[in-house]
Amino acid sequence: MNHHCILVGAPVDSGQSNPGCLMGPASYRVAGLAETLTDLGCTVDDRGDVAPRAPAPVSSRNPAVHHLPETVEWTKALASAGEAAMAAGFPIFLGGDHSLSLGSVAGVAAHARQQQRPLFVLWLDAHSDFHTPMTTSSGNLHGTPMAYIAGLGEFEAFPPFPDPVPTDRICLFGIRSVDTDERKALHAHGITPVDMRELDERGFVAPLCGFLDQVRAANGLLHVSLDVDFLDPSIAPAVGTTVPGGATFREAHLVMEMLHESQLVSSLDLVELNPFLDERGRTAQLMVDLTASLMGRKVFDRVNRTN
Ligand code: HAR
Ligand code: MN
Ligand code: MN
Ligand code: MN
Repeated sequence: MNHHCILVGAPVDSGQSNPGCLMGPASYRVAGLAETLTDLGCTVDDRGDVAPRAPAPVSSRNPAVHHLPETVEWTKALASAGEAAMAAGFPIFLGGDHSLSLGSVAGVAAHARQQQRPLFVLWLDAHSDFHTPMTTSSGNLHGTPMAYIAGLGEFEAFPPFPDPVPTDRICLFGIRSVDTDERKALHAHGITPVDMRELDERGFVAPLCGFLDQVRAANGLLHVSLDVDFLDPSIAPAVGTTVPGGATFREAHLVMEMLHESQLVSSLDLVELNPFLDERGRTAQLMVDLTASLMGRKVFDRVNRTN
């Protein structure tokens, strides 16, 4: 795992309708993300916030879709920032709503193609985000990045995704809110999310280990996209789309600790934090602490139990 962290601020607010996500990068900085990483022995390069170009006048064939031009420009700007950051170290994308992953993962995928390494994606989320701009009824483009990354469906004004990620290299984890059209599309493309029901039955360790074994066997790169609503709303209130029944404090840290021990993760998104909805910064602080667990903060050293 590369311990040179590149912070890429992505104050994207165009992928949903609840204003506030644009304050996310500032909130992570105030919560001390860079200092926390430095204390862990990482080096940190905070590249500030990405600035997208002025949007071109494009419109969607689906009248529900809103802020398409802005989201397209964010996608392009974050794809180039992401590709450059991958070449320099371990990118951490500070969101911003989840539509930022249209761009961050595009940049990561371009780098993976260049390196001739297969890219795997771990999507820690209440939602599957598997709509396309044609199927979304909310029109919120933060509900679409997973389909874009998989190269599925029609994405109108968006640049074609570089080297789409095959569905067997995608793990949707913690899922508990899926729309009818998403369910149909997931089924049609052979994706079975690791939903909360499965995690209730099997626990978090076995399903995660199974996926990490696949990444290791393929010598893959692993992008992790952490949506605040993966977490239970009782510990992470600062998100516009709370869904009950999410990961607990310890379950979430366990995931991050196992990811650290695997040494497989090569890039990270922190998405959907809406600081306007937070309680004394506790959600921002938890996201920083989870990042610390991913980068190796632990109480005791122990033998590697994940491989
Ligand atoms: N599926 C719903 C929609 O498309 C809700 C999507 C919510 N997505 C996020 N990110 N909050 O996971 O509108
Ligand atoms: Mn999401
Ligand atoms: Mn979500
Ligand atoms: Mn480490």
